[in-house]
Amino acid sequence: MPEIKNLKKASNRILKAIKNKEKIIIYGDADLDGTASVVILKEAIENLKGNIAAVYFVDRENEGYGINKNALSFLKRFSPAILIALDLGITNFEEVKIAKKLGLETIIIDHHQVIDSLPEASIIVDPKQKGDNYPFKEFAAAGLVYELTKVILKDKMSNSLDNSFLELAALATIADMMIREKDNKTYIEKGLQSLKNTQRIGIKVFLEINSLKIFKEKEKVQKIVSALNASEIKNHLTEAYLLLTCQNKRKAENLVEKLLDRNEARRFQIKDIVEQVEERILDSADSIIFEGDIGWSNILIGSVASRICNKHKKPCFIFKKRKESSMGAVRVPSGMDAVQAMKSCQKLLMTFGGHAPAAGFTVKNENLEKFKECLIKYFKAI
Ligand SMILES: [Mn+2]
Repeated sequence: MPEIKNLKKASNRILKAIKNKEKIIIYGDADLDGTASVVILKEAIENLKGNIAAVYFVDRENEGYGINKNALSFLKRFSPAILIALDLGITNFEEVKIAKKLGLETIIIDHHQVIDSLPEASIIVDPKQKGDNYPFKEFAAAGLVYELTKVILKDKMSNSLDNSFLELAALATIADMMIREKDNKTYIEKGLQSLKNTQRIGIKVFLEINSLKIFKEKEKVQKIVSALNASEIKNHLTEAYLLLTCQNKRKAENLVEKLLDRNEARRFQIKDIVEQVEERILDSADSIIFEGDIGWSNILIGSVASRICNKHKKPCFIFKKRKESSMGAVRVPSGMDAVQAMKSCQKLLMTFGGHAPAAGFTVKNENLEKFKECLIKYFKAI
C-alpha cells in the first residue's frame, strides 16, 4: 500500500530535531481536531524527550484562522525553531514565508483542501496534495498525526500510548464530522472501545460526571465532543488542551463543569443568531444565504451556518463583521463545494480555505457585496 506522502519525511525531521534538542513549537487550530492533534504529537515528542519550546493555539476570535502574523510575532522569540502546524497552514502562503524569515522552519500537517499551489513549508503532509497516493483521503488532522506518531515512535509506541492516542483521534474524527469509513472507522471503533477504560484524567472525569450520567454511551460521547470542540483560549492554550493534559482530578472536574455550562449557554446563543438570520432572509429570493453582523461571535458562526444550511438547503455564508474586514463560516448542501465556490471569487478575498462542505474566509468589508454577487454567479453556473 502506498504511504501518506511525506509522513516518513516529517517523522525523520522531527526525530532529528528531538535528537539535536532543537526547539519545537507545536501550533494548532483551536477546535477539538486541532487540540487532539497537538496533544498526540506533544506526548509522542515528550516520550522521546524532545525539546518542546511552546504550544500555541490560534485564537479565532482575535487572530482569525491558520498561521497568522500576530502569532508569529509572539513565537519569533523561540527562533531558531521548528514550527509544526497542525490542522491548519495549507493555505497560509504568506505567513509561512514570514515564519521562514523569522527562523521558524515550518512543517504542515493538515487535511484541508489544497488551493492551486502549496506554501513554502519545509515538509507538508496533506492527503489532498498532488502525488499523495494513499487511497484514503478523509482523515481528520488528528488521524494524520496519529499515523505520524506511529512512524516516529515505532516500537516505543506502547499499547497504552497507542490506545490513548486512538481515543483522541476518535473524538477528533467525530468532532470534524469526517466520513466514518476505512481508517476513520478503525479509529472510532478502537478509540471509543478504549475510551471506556481511559487513563486520561480529563476524559475520565467527563465520563463520570453526574450531569451526564443519564445519557447513553453514544450521546455522552457527542456531549463531550461538542463541549471540547468549542472551548475558549487563555494564554494561547485551549481549555480542551488544559483538560486533556490535566493531571489533577479536582482541576479537571472544575474544567469539565465550566465547559458543559458554556456549551449549554452557547446552544441558546446559536439559536438566537439562527433566528436573526432567518428573520432577515424571510422575503429573500436569493439562491444563497449571505448574512453578517458585528454582534455575532466567530466561535458560533460555524454552528449557525451548519444549522441554516441543513434547514434551508442553500449555500450559507455567515460572517462576523469587524471594523475593516469580516470573517465568515461557510456550509453548503452535499454535492456542492464551498472551497471551489470561493476560489472562483479568490480575487475578492483576503484568505479562504477548508473542506468541500465546510469552509471559512476573510474579506475586506468593501468587497462584501461584490463577493456575494460573485458567489451567486458561481452557484447559478454549476
Ligand atoms: Mn480539522
